[in-house]
Amino acid sequence: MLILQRLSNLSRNLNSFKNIIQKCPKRNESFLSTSKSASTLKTVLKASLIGVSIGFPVGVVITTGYSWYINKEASKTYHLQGKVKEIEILEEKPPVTISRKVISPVDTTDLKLTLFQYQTCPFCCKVRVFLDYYGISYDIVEVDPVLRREISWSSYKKVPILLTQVESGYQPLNDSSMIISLIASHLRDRSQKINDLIEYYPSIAMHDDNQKLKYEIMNKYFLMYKDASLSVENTDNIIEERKWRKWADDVLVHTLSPNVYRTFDEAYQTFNWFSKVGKWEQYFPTWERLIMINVGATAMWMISKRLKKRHNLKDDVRQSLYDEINKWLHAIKIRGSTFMGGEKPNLSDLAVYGILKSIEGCSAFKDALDNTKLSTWYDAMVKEIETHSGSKYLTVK
Ligand SMILES: N[C@@H](CCC(=O)N[C@@H](CS)C(=O)NCC(=O)O)C(=O)O
Repeated sequence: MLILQRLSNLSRNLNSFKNIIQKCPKRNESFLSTSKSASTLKTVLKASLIGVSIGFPVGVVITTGYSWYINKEASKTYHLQGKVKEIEILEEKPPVTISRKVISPVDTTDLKLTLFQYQTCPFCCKVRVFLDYYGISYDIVEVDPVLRREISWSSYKKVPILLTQVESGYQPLNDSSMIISLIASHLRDRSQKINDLIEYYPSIAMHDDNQKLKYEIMNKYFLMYKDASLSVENTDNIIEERKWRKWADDVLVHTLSPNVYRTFDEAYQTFNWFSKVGKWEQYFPTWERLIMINVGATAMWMISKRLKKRHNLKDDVRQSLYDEINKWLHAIKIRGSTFMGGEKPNLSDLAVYGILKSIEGCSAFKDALDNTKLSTWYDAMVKEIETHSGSKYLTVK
């Protein structure tokens, strides 16, 4: 990579040299007319040509070697392509300490849930917002983001993981969008049991653009309606809801890191806020908390520059955040209702709210409130979640 970059710098230098000659003919005529300058120019050109003739083949060899290595590594896992991951189920609950319990007075479900999470992870916030809106009780296990001991029992190494108690043991659900779609399908029709529904969300092995093997969860934005027949209007709303849920995961969420870790100071403030709202002081020893804050802030500040490039954010990353928020608000305005879901939030409202809630204590969020018209929709959402207003729409059993 470095060599390729150097090569491209060299060719850029040669080009600007060429531009000087082409754009300033008069100045270059006199420059070329002195023999000393002419010989200097010759030496520079010669050196450049030697550089290019050595650098280019070396670059080609390295690039070819690298892609050969990547393909060789990928070939070891190609036979796994299309393989469906076995659904893991635990006979016993893993021996973990519950950090806190969220008890909802309006819970009519029999769900026994434990959420393994980071308090300020946007995907975890999405799941909490969903459960809170429907007034479902759950236990929380706060995971140490550096050592992740609390999820050592799981082969899936990300959070959120929602552990659900089922007849035959404990069923872990991985991935925020799959968790929400699966539980929402169950809430619509409680005869659809969690361990039956999970069959509709298989994880399938595939290689990404970099030939890396990863498991993709199928249908994660789809609810299972079983035999229910849906009107055209309902189907349109479902498609729209799915589109915005996907946008929240694929686009909106990627504007967060470059914003909250924009400068080292901002990254440090952000991690201190994570520590405060995640109650790290209470759950982790001081040395671990200090590592989490200092290592986390430094690493994320550096990584955020790469993320900004990877997700094509503007130089002023705040503007990219405002642009996406405005896109969302504009779509609601066109619908002519308080929420994307109409007069009550749908799953896309809950997803977008959850994602933005994860940066509530950061200056990026305050800037977004000051520079967009976010607050009307956001405040309405706060009220809906605080009052568990989704519980009204749940059929009992
Ligand atoms: N697609 C997943 C993404 C989950 C994810 O990336 N979680 C991050 C935390 S925000 C994580 O656990 N990363 C691995 C790590 O921290 O080691 C979801 O929606 O749940």
